[in-house]
Amino acid sequence: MTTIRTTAVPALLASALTLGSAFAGDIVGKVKYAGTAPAPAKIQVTKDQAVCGKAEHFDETLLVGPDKGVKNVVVNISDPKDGKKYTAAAKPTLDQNGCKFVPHVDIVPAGQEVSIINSDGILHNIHTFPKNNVPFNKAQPKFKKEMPATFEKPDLIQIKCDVHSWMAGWIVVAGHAYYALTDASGNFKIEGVPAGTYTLESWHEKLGKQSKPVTVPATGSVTADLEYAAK
Ligand SMILES: [Cu+2]
Repeated sequence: MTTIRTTAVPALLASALTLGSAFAGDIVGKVKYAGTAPAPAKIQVTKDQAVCGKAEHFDETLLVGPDKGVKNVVVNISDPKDGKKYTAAAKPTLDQNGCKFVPHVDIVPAGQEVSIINSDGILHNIHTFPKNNVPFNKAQPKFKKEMPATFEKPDLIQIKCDVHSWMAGWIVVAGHAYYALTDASGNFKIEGVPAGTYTLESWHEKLGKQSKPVTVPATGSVTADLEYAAK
């Protein structure tokens, strides 16, 4: 009797855990802008023309597609039920390329090293404006191709370059796996969320924050569209 119990209980637990991981769905949706957004303004390149002036620069703080989809909106759940970590890239990077931060909004996992790359071969300067992490302000000379940085706590960090006044971007430090960034059409997909009810949050640098409840099914997907009022 005792023997049966001690072997049967772990076996049951193991099968419950295996089944549990199968009960997960995706959150898909589109973030729209309710109105007509102005065309992104052209930015005047005032320095290092040979590198920075190769391509035209436009204001990236509000990018709305032809069908009103908003690019670069961060969508995440606020209350995950497991401890899974964000893993979009094997090695998270932030590039300074053409005197722009690429990508303009970069989701990186908390506590994992991010490689800050200087593809331009000119002096840049990474200046961070965090709320929860330690701020830094570091020059990255032309010979320094890569510079490591780790952001320990979930955060929304504006980044600037003190050398090129127009350079600005965001590092979004994800404390868990369930984050996504909208594409140029405003679409997003958060994959493999354990079934259940959550608060879905969105953040955009110019349009701000929104939230709404979402119930994730045990299989398939739930559609959760969001809309921002015109600004
Ligand atoms: Cu720069």
